[in-house]
Amino acid sequence: MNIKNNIILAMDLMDILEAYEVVEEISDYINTIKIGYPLTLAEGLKSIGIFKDNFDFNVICDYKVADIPETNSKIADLTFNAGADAIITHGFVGEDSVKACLDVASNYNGDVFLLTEMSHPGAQMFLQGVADDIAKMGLEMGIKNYVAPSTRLNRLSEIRNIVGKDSFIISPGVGTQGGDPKDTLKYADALIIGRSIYASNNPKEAIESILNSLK
Ligand code: O7M
Repeated sequence: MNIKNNIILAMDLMDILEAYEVVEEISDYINTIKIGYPLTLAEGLKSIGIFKDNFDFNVICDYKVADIPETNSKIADLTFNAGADAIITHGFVGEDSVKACLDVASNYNGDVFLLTEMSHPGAQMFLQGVADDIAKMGLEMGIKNYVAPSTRLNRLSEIRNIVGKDSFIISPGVGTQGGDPKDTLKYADALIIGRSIYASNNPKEAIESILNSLK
């Protein structure tokens, strides 16, 4: 995926008009948005089309799909059918569940991002212990796109080592959760940034300052 300025806006506002206003302010700087349950449950799958039709953005749906294969297929089908370019799936549910998402994605020419380790402190309780195996599974399955945390650079770097330089890693946790944009991009291909931009009093200045910090 071609991600302008290596920044993906995590749009977790729950009102589509508010979300639209923020995106309009910064649309010169980005071409990719990630929406998840907050906006989709509040406003519906039509949110995808709104960002595609009005901004021609790449839309990554962060539904952290984590069910049995049959249910994953249904979720992925609804998501791609609504216009998404990519879906994010959990890896801990195993190969068959992840493959279900890959199979549906290929029908739509869409992408799947495999979530390895998460960025929050609680991820160290259970997920961290299996994150390397999840990344290895992804590699064996031929997956090219991964999500790994900017809040623990040692872990991000380890996951990069596993998936290799040809894989594409997007990394959340930058800004509000403590991750540093420039350091993160030593290992990741793009940053996922939410509150530091959309919750700022001036989203345009916020993204400009992040971009300056990358120079
Ligand atoms: O910049 P923030 O903290 O406001 O937002 C970060 C976004 O990334 C938000 O949408 C989270 O749900 C998401 N996220 C994480 O913060 N940590 C993770 O480990 C994984 C994700 C994510 O995007 O998963 C795919």
